[in-house]
Amino acid sequence: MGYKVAVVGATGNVGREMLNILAERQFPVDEIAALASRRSLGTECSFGDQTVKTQDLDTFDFTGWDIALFAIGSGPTKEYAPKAAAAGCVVIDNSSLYRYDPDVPLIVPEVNPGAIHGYAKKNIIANPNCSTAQMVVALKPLHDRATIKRVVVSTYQSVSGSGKDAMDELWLQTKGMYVPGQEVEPSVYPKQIAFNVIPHIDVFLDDGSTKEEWKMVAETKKIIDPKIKLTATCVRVPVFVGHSEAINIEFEDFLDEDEARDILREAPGIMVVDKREDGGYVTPAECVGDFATFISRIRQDSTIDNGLNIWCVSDNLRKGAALNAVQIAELLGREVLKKG
Ligand code: 11C
Repeated sequence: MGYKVAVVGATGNVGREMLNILAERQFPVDEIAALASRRSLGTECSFGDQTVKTQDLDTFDFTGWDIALFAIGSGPTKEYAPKAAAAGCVVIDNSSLYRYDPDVPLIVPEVNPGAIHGYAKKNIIANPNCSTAQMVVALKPLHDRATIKRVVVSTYQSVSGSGKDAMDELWLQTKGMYVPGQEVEPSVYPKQIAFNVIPHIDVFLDDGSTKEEWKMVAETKKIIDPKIKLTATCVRVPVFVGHSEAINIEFEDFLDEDEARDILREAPGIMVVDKREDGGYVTPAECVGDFATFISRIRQDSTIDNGLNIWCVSDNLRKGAALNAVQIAELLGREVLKKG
């Protein structure tokens, strides 16, 4: 016997990946529902070999459904997630709405699987922001060995993190640079994204940081350890899929780069590609469609006592969103629901 699973926001970038990954990982699904807003009704979605017609989220009854993977914005999530949870369906939510709620666990299965049991307070589990998810997979095993004091991270985030319209904007703006009369003005982003980089993701906060940067701080503390100090600069780059991060870590204890490489090689969810030669590292173009978080450029930072630099790349629609949500569903099935 398997599960009745609903994917909410099934026609979006992340929703489509959720359906793909449920099928790829052979999650024990008895029945699948692809839910969308009224304007996407009738759209067909792929689920393995099957084609699934979208159903109206507004009128869908979650009673009798086991798990709902939500991939819609915080606004509609606020309306529909409590309905699903009240109907007895466990919500795994990809929006930021519940991430900082003390009664909702925020889970990356390789990092804090034990938090799963906290789901019962609200029947809701939160999925972290994409830039946090891949980073904490790398930080946790290093923290366990040498205790992280402080992290300085700079991100290079792909446009798929902003949705399909942003991917279109990059594509059309790039083409428009070569075709007179077809120039495309910025609309999703405040500045040109083609052949450019934009040091601004999500809204600005009073202290001059952005919400994306704040999320990386708050989520790392909740998932790994509130004592970790972290400062982030989040940057949008003209890449379609795959977020990259340059991460500088300061530890309490000395950690040799070779030992760090061995620890990361053994760590769940990580693939180390770290040859000190031309091309001996991973770039976002190579990580698309993969489940792993790739780590390269592991090296000592000799400007401080116990410092290490790493380069971290992952498919933001997968580990950063849909894959992590499906992994949470697998964990929930294994540890709590025990049906599959
Ligand atoms: C981006 N990280 O790349 C964002 C997308 O809080 O789930 C995901 C935002 C979130 O723009």
